[in-house]
Amino acid sequence: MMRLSSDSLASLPDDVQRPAYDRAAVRAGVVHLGIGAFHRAHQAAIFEDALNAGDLRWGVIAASLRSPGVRDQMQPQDGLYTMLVRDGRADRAQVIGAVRQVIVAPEEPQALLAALASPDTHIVTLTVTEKGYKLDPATGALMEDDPQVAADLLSLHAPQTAPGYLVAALALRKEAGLAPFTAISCDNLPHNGQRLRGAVLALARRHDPALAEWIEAQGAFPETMVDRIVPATTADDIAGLAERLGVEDQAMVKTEPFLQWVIQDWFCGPRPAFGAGVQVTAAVAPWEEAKLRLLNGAHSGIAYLGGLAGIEYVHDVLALPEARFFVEALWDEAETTLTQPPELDVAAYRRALMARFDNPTLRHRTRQIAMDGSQKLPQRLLATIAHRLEAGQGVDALSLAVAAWIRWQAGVDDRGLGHEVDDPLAHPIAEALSDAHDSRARVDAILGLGAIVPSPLAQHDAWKETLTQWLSVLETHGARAALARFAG
Ligand code: CS2
Repeated sequence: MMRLSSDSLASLPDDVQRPAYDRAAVRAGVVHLGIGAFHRAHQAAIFEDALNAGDLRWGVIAASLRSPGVRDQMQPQDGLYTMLVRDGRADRAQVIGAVRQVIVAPEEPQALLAALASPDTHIVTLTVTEKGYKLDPATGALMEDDPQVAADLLSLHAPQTAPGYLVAALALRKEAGLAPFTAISCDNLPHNGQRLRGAVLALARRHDPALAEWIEAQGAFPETMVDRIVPATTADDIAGLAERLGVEDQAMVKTEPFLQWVIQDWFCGPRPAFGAGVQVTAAVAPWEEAKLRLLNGAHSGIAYLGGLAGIEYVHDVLALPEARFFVEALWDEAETTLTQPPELDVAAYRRALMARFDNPTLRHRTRQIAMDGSQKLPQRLLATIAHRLEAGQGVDALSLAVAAWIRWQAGVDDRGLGHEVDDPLAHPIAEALSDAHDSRARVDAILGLGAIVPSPLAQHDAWKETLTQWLSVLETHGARAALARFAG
């Protein structure tokens, strides 16, 4: 079967939306670091809207910081890919043309630096996952012991990390007399802009204090909240789309209709006239808190409990009434900790979230969400728990989610089937657990790690007790039995 490409574009069925602009005339105003499925279904789709609206400055040069996989999928397709929007009933297909080039950073570091330093580039977006910022999850300090950070501290000739690329490129821009670019973190981290700025400044200071001052004075690192559920594409998805399009698309992404991007109003250069789904505002933190604690907090709880129960997809976990009660209980707890954005109706937001989780055609795997728990838990569950405990409030549902994460680290589910613990801290976690022979000792071992649970919380005796009890229920009776305690 033919591949999707500029040549095969004309042969697609009429109901498939495609670029409405002249791709050859597009300039790349955006460089993106970390071109996974999320970028393709979120920011790239938004820049595509700007291109479709006739502003041709907003093409994207995207980079993979590690593997060539995405480049090898997209290059034979001239950078084109389909975004399949599945609302649970019908699918809408749109071919996106915004991505002009994909660079594999380890293969072509100079090409990526040239793109970042180009006068055309005004915005740099990042989806490098929580761990890509190279900041200690508990303290927020640059992880100087990390081998890649250590390499970037020595030389930025061929950077190893995302902050390293930004610093090296900003140095080139300063030298060339150009303005900095606006650097927009699009990862699910609280104060993601501040964190990115902190990592960049810490590294820049070590190389050239004058550069750091220039970045501090002239750069822009807006905070953002990004939201769209984008499950990993499967071979079945690709085969299904090929049947519908008549061409094969190895780079397709599937997603839900919902899309939100809240960006702090802090740019140091041009930006597109953002359209549907994007809010530029002075205050992002309340949005980010609501999203991390309600959507992502529930997601992690569903992932570990559902994963332990051997349930593959989010919507199948929520087909269990007890799982819905659990999620509502977790939201009841989390809700009281929020600084609510004035425009947000939390009750309506919760209803909409549940409906998004219920979407049966997305097929979002619990295993996908379970990844990298050590990087996700602090902002999704632990901050919420600390806040409630300080106010003397209960944390039953939130703590069950944390206990399920601890149980997940054993690498075996309730049926006795093994799974890989996919986490940058998997090794130290496994080591800490290896000498712990009961639930209490396992809770102690995890809280004692320091890198994940921040220190006042890790010393909270009453909370330790709650966690231990939940872990013991999970270990003795399983996730379904633990969830059943929330039923009715
Ligand atoms: C999920 C998120 O994988 C995960 O950890 O919770 O990717 C979630 O789907 C997005 O943040 C939704 O915006």
